[in-house]
Parts: sequence; structure tokens; C-alpha cells
Amino acid sequence: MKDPDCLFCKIIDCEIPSEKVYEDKTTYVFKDINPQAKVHDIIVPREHYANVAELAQKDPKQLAHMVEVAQQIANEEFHGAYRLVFNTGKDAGQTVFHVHGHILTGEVLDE
Ligand code: D5M
Repeated sequence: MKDPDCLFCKIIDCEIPSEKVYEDKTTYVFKDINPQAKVHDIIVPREHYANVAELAQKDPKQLAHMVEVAQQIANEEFHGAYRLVFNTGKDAGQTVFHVHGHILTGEVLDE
């Protein structure tokens, strides 16, 4: 399902431009507009789920696939080391309510 008002649905459908890093049938990865690390990508499922808890419940295989893709990107960018962050809920800093993982890699990260 798509949400016509969702920013990331619009990015996936190319209605809003993005810097694509990777795509397949179920998953899209693009550069974060405000990078917090040398490599900062956003990974999303093409289907609209509000957050990672909803995705885990409704399509756990898709969540596992997203972890595999993140690993693959980090293997190419920084010998397999990365941070994968899913902000969940407004009070945890989630601003876009289409589940997305922040893939941070490409350099040694602060603790
Ligand atoms: O993360 C939402 C992230 O989405 C935040 O790091 C900025 C990024 N963002 C917002 N708009 C865009 C566009 N148009 N292109 C690329 N990246 C974008 P959150 O965890 O919800 O705070």
C-alpha cells in the first residue's frame, strides 16, 4: 500500500528526486539529505509501513532483507562495519512515518 501524502512513497515513485544508491523489487536506498556520517543512506521498503515495529509484525522477511542490503552496502563502503538506526516514534526523533533505516558507515563512528 502507498500513502499519497508520504514523502518517502513519493521518493520511491520518483515524484520527488533522490540520489539512488540501490534498488530491487521490494527495497530502495538513497542518500540522506542531511548526512551525519561520511556515508549516510536511507533504506526503505517500497510498501508503506509507519515504523519498524509495524514492519517487523507484518513483513519480517522484508526487515531481514533490509538488514542484508545494509550489510552489503557496508561491505562495499567500509569493510562491513556500519550502524543501522530505526528512529521509532516522534519522541525518538522519527520525522518521516514511512519505516526507514539510517545506514551510517564509511568511517569510524563515534560511540
Ligand atoms: O529521518 C528522516 C531522514 O530523512 C532525515 O535524516 C532527513 C532525511 N530526508 C528528509 N527528506 C529527504 C529527502 N528529500 N531526501 C533525502 N533524505 C531526506 P528520521 O529518522 O525520520 O528523523
